[in-house]
Amino acid sequence: MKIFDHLDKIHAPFKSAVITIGNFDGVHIGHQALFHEVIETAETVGGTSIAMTFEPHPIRVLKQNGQPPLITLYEQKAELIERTGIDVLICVPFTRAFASLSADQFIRELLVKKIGMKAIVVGEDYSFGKNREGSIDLLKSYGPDYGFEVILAGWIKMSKGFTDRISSTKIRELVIDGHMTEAEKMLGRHYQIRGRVVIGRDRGGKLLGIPTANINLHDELCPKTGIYAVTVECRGNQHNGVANIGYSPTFEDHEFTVEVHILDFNDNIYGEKIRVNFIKRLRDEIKFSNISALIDQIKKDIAAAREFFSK
Ligand code: RBF
Ligand code: MG
Repeated sequence: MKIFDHLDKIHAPFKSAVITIGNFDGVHIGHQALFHEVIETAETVGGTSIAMTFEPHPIRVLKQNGQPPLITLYEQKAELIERTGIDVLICVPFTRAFASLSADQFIRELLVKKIGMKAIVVGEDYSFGKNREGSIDLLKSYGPDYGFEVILAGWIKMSKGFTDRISSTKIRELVIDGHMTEAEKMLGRHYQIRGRVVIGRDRGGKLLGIPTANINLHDELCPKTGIYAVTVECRGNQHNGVANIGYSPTFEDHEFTVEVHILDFNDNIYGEKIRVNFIKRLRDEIKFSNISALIDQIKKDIAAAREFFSK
């Protein structure tokens, strides 16, 4: 996949460009359906399959205090889009100036002239441009004059078996509520966070005998506090583990941490980047009256995770 991270880097229109446009936070199965439609259409015309996205996420730029945590940060989003088989990713640096482009300028100058759009694949509720004034109907009205086709991707097919429509908003709610299995169905994979291992309180290993890798989160969406069965990707290997997200209420400091105990693992991984996939929520965090009760419970969590992964 070729990535253009600035519009100035596109020097000539693409060959029979088939495009889909969106924020694609999460690259969920609805987004994946759009990409597959784009790829199939491009294949039938011998053209280029293109995904256009924006960075930073437009709500970060447009809303004063709206900072919704993201399901996928840019690096992971690009990786997931690449995996679908899309030829080109155009990542438009999102600014207020870009947001103020009229729907007309956006279609004419950018999509048609610069990119060479011959077809656009849209979901059923697609809107775009300044004040979201661009609609599917508007696109359709431009199509004949500018020589492009508007292809409606079917959400209905994708939504089979789901009571809720698949959306990034819905997935954020599921993750915030700790419903990892439901989130997984809509994502088509486990919810993952990535981060660098930082120095924690040095309490897990020394005081409890259960070392944990503490990771720093930035903009990513954090699952509900609690204990989870997880897999951990580290140095190219995958391990099973148990994660704790929360305030360790048994202790006085009540500091928020995301930490993971990796099963059968003893390497020093401070400073390294790891990925944690959330498989199943095991329980809520509890305040224990003494440390040995906490240790007993964590040992049970580890046993529960082992049991879970052995199946
Ligand atoms: N701390 C608590 O205060 N209550 C808990 O229920 C709790 N459960 C945990 C479960 C697991 C699997 C792990 C790894 C940690 C848990 N902790 C809990 C956090 C523990 O207090 C923390 O790892 C140490 O204090 C080291 O920072
Ligand atoms: Mg630790």
